Amino acid sequence: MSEDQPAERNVEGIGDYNGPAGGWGALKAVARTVAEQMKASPDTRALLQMNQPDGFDCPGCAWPDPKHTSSFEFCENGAKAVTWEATVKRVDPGFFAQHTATELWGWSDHQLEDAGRLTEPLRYDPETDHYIPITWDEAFARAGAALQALDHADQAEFYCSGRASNEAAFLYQLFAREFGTNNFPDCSNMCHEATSTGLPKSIGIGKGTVTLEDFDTTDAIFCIGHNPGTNHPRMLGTLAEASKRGVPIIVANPMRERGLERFKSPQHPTEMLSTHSTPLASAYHQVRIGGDMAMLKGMMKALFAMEEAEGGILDHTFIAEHTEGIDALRADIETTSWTWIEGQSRLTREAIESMAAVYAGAERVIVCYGMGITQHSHGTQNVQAIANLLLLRGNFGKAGAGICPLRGHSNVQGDRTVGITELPPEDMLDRLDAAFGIASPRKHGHNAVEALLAMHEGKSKALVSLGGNLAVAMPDPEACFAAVRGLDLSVNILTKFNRTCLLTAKETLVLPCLGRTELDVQATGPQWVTVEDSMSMVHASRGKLKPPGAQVRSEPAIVAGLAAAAMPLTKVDWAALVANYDRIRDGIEAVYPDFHDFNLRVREPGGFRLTIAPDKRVWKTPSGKAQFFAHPHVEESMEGQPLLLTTIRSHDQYNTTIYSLDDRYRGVTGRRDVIFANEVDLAMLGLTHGDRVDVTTPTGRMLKGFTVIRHAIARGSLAAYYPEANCLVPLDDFDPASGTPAYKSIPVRVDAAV
Ligand SMILES: Nc1nc2c(c(=O)[nH]1)N[C@H]1C(S)=C(S)[C@@H](COP(=O)(O)OP(=O)(O)OC[C@H]3O[C@@H](n4cnc5c(=O)[nH]c(N)nc54)[C@H](O)[C@@H]3O)O[C@H]1N2
Ligand SMILES: Nc1nc2c(c(=O)[nH]1)N[C@H]1C(S)=C(S)[C@@H](COP(=O)(O)OP(=O)(O)OC[C@H]3O[C@@H](n4cnc5c(=O)[nH]c(N)nc54)[C@H](O)[C@@H]3O)O[C@H]1N2
Ligand SMILES: [Mo]
Repeated sequence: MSEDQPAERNVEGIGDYNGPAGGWGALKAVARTVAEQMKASPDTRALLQMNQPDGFDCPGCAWPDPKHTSSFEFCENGAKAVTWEATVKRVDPGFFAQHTATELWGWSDHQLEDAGRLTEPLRYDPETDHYIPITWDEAFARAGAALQALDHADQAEFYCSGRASNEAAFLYQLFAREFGTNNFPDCSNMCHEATSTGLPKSIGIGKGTVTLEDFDTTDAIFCIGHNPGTNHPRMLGTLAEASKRGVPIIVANPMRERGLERFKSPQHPTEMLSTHSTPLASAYHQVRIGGDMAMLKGMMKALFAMEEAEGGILDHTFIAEHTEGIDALRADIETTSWTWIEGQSRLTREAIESMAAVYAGAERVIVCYGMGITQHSHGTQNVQAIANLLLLRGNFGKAGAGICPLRGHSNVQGDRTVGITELPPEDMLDRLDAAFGIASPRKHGHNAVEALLAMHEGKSKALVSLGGNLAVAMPDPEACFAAVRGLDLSVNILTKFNRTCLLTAKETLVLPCLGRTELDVQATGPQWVTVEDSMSMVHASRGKLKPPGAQVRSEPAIVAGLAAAAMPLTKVDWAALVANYDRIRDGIEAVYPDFHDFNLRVREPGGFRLTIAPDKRVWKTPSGKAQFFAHPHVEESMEGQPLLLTTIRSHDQYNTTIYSLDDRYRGVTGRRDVIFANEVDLAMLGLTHGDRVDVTTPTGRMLKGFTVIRHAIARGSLAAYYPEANCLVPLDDFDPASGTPAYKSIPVRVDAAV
C-alpha cells in the first residue's frame, strides 16, 4: 500500500498469515489441543499409534498412509481429531441433570461437542425437558417398538456418516435391508456423490484410480477445488516431495490457500530449524466459483488447437482403442467461445493455455479434486470434464497418472463399498440374501435430500443415525430441523452430543459409542475393524485406549442390539456376528467377491488394495469403453450475473464439529461470522473491509449481520463458513444427476446491514 493511501480499518480477529502451512504453528496448535482436551491423560500416547501398522486408522481424513511407516506421521488436524475423541471431558448423567434441552439449544456447536464424550444411553423426557439415562435394554426396546410401529419399512431412514468401520456399516445395511428398506441417506450424498455418479459412466468405477506410489513417478499434478493444508494435511508431504522433484503443481482455486502454496514439514528437523519451506503450487489460478467447467473446457480447447497446429498432443491410439464419444466432445468444445470461457472462469485465455501446455507437456498426469468440484448443481458434469481431460492423453492405466478425488470422512469410501447405498446393485442384493437368508427389498431408497424431504412431508417417520449430525450438515436448517422434530423416532449413535440430538422427536434416543481409538472387547475377546482409504487400500484399525465409560458400546454391538429389538423374527444371528468380527468380515466376503480371503489378507501389514479396473485399462461401462461426455452449455453473458458464494471449512473444524473459532491460515482468529470478498468487488458494492452486511439469495434466504472482509479470492466470488451459511442453501438446489447439494455456488446479493 502506498503512503498516501488511507490505512486499512482494523477489524477484530482479522489479520494476515505469512508463514507456511505446517511448521511451528502446527506443533503449537497440537500442544494446545492436547493440553485442553487431554490434560495430563496418559493417553497422549494415542497420537503415536495413529496410522501405524498395529495402531488405529486416523479418524481425520481418508488420505492413505505410506506403506513403510516406521515413525509417527505428523498431522496437526489428525491430532485434533484424535484429541477431540480421546478428551478427558464427559457429558455424563450429571451434565444432563444440570442442563435442560432448551438451555443446550442456546449453546454453540463448538460448546456442545466440547462438553465431552457421551457415557450412557439417554432418552429425552419431554416432561422435564432433560435427557435422562436409561439402560441399553430399555433403549433397544424403545427403538425396536417405534420401528415396529411404522406402517412400512420405507418410513424409516438409516443415515450413515463416514467414520463407521466396514464392519459397523455392513451390519447396519444388513439390519436396514432385513428390516425392509434401501433408505440410506449418507454423508457421501453431500460430498463425493458426483464422483460416485459421474466416474462409473466415464471410466467404469466411482473411485479414484491412483495410488500413493503414482505421486512418486508423476510428471504433473493438478489440484482443483480442494484445500489439503486443512482437510488432508498428510497430502502436503506428498506434494512437497513431488515439488522437490520439480514436478509442476497447478492449482485452480478461487481462494489462495496457504496449504497449497508453501509447506514446512514438522517431520523434517532441519527444515523446522531453518527458515526454509517447500513451495508447492508452481502456478496458482484463482478460478471464479463455479467456473471450473469453463476452465476445463478452455484447457481442452487449447489442447485441440495444439493438436491441430502441431499434432502429437492427443493419444490417438488410446482414444481409438479405449474410448467413445470424442467427436461429440470435440464438437462441443469447438462451439465454446473464449469469451464465455474467460467470463465464466475469470481466468485469461493465456492462463488457461499455460495450464494446457503443462498438461500436454507431461507424460503422466494426476488430477486431484475435492468439494470445489462436486458441490455444485453441475457437480457430476465437472467430474466428467476432469475425466475427459485425462482421457484425451491416456492418463489412465499407466504409472504416475490418474484421477484422485480427495475423499471426505476416513471411511466414507469403505462404507459405500460394503453396501451403504440407496441404489444397490441387484447381484449384490442376491448375494446378501443368499448369505443371510433374508429377502432384501429391490426398490431403490432415499438419498440424503430425498430422506429430508420425505421426513419434512411426514412420509418418513423414523431416523436412525450411525454417526454424523445430519440436520446441521444439510442445507436449509429451517426445513431440516423441522423435519427431524416431526418424527416419531430419532436414534443417534454418537461419540458426542450434537445439535441433531436436540431436535427432539416423539421418541429421542442418544446412544454412546466407542471411537476408532478405543479398545473394543466382545464375547470372544478384543476386536479390531477395517477401513478403506481414498486409494482403495483396505486395512485394519486397532483401538487401544480405555473407553470413556463402562456403558459405552461399539457401533457393531449397538447396531446388532437395535436390529434384534426391531426384528423379533430376524434370520440373522446378531449376537454371533458381534462376538467375533471375523464373522462379519466373512459376511462381507460372501457378498463382495473383491474381498476374497478377507480375514487372511487384511491381517497382512498394510492390508490390500481393491480392484480398480481402469488400472488395467478395463472399463466396466455399458459399452466396455471409457466414455467422453460433452456437456453442452448455453453461452450467457456475464453482465448482471450475481456474485456466487461458496461455503468452506476453517482450519479448526471437522465438518459440523468446531474445534475452535480460529482459521489460522486465512488469518482469522476467534470468529466465524465473516464473508470473504475480493477487494474490487467490495469497492464496486460500495463496501469497505470490516463492514457489517446482510447476504440475500434470490428466493429471499438471508444471513444477517456478518462482517465482510477483504481476501485473496477470485472476482465475483464470496466465501463463508459451513455450517453457519447453510441457511442460504435451498434443499432443492442440488446436482440433478447425483443429488449433491449445491453448497459451493449460491447466488447472492450483499448489502450493508440494516
Ligand atoms: N480437518 C478437517 N479435515 C477434513 C474435514 C474437515 O472438516 N476438517 N472434512 C472431511 C470431509 S467430509 C471432506 S468432504 C473433505 C473436504 O475437503 P475439501 O474438498 O478440501 O473441502 P472444503 O473446505 O469444502 O474446501 C473446498 C476448497 O475448494 C475451494 N472452492 C470453493 N468453491 C470452489 C469452486 O467453485 N471451484 C474450485 N476450483 N474451488 C472451489 C475452496 O476455496 C476450498 O479451498 O475433507 C475431509 N477432511
Ligand atoms: N454448506 C456446506 N454444508 C456441508 C458441506 C460443505 O462443504 N458446505 N460439506 C458436506 C459434507 S462433504 C459432509 S461429509 C457432511 C458431514 O456431515 P456429517 O457426517 O453428518 O457430520 P459430521 O460433522 O462429520 O458429524 C459429527 C458427529 O459425528 C459423531 N462422531 C464422531 N466420530 C464418531 C464415530 O466414530 N462414531 C459415531 N457413531 N459417531 C461419531 C459426533 O458425535 C459428531 O457430533 O456435511 C456436508 N455439509
Ligand atoms: Mo464430506
